[in-house]
Order: sequence, then structure tokens, then C-alpha cells
Amino acid sequence: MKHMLPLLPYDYAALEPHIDAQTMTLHHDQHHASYVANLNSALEKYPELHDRTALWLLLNLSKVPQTARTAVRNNAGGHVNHSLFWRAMSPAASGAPAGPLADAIKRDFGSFEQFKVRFAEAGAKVFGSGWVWLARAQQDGGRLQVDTTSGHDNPLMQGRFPILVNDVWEHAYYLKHENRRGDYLKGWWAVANWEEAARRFERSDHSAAQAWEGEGGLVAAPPVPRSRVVLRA
Ligand code: MN3
Repeated sequence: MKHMLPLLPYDYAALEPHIDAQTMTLHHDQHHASYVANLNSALEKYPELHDRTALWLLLNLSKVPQTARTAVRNNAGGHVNHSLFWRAMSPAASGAPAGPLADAIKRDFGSFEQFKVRFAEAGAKVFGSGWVWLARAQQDGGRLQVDTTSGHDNPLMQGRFPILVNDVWEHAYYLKHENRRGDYLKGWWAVANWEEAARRFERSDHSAAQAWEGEGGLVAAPPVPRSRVVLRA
């Protein structure tokens, strides 16, 4: 099994003006594609790992031979996180969560506004390359929390389930915002996909293992029909 680059679920320009088409094109077609290619290449010599999903590899690094472990951690992580990230945004974003997720955010952060401040502050403080997450603890009554990870690590590696994610690597914003990561974080709310977050929140209401059984499909999901995606010549 070769790991495959999923298609974007919308046009490269669909998140304009908040995220520009050139950034989306480079980010998906070059950055994400390179993680997939490098993951396949890192696994070439290890046929016993060829049937494993990227998520399985990330969560079972101790079973990956040491010579390939760092490459697998970085590139399986890059593949899993970007696959989540494309779906964490939508051109038809509602602007705010609804239903049980909205209630849980109010319970755990005080208000939606307070959550947004916490998320943006945490994202701004990530040193170097990393990610900012809304994640759900498996213990502690399934509390929501803001997490940050370095490189391409994922909260699941600490047993927390990702609900919403933003990429704060410079490649996610530098063309449009240069060094102003705070501007990117502020504008990003306009495309945050609360419908997807609500689906993930609902799915997280189980043990981590159960929740992630459905997640294998995330990375290996069949691509959306090409007619929905404008491909460059
Ligand atoms: Mn990225």
C-alpha cells in the first residue's frame, strides 16, 4: 500500500481572501505531497509496515525500526495532520460552533470568545514550527483543552482526541502575512469548519481506541470527486 495525497475538498482559491490560492497550492501540492512521498520512501525497505495506516505508524513508533523512526514520525505526522487540517477549514464556514460542541466549549472555556483568545494565544506562542489544537481529553470527563504540538506531532500521541486544528508553520501563512502570525490566526476564524469539529466531537465521545477506528478512514479516505476540485493544468 502506498500512502496517497488526498485531494483538497474545495478549490485552491475557495478560502480567499483569508488564505490565498498560492499558499493553498504550495501547501497542499508541494508540502503535503512531500510528506506523503517521504513517508513512502522511508517505508520502502520495511514491507512488514506497508499495510499500516499513517495514523497507526504515528501511534506505534516503537514498532518502527529505529533507522526509519524519525522520518516516519515527521512524515506520517505531516500526512495525518494536513489531512485533518484541510477538513478543519471550509469556504462555507458558519463562524461559530453549535449544539453539544458549543455547550462543551462554554463549559470548559467560559465562552466561545474566551476559547478563541486561548487558541489564538497558544498558536501565537508556538516556538518554531507546530500546530494548535482544540482537543478532548479521554480522562477528566472528556474536557476540552487547547493543545500545541511541535513539528508534526499530534495530540493523539498524548491520548487526546483532535477536534479542530490550525497549522502555524510559516509555510501556512508567510506569503500573505509574512511574519505576522497573529494576523493569520485572527483571519483563520472565518474559515474554521465548525461542522467538521462538531462531527469529530461527537465521534470523540467514546474510548480513544473506538474513536480512532473510524479515523483510519480519514487518512485513507477516497478522494472527493475531481469535478469538485479545480486542478491546475
Ligand atoms: Mn503545513
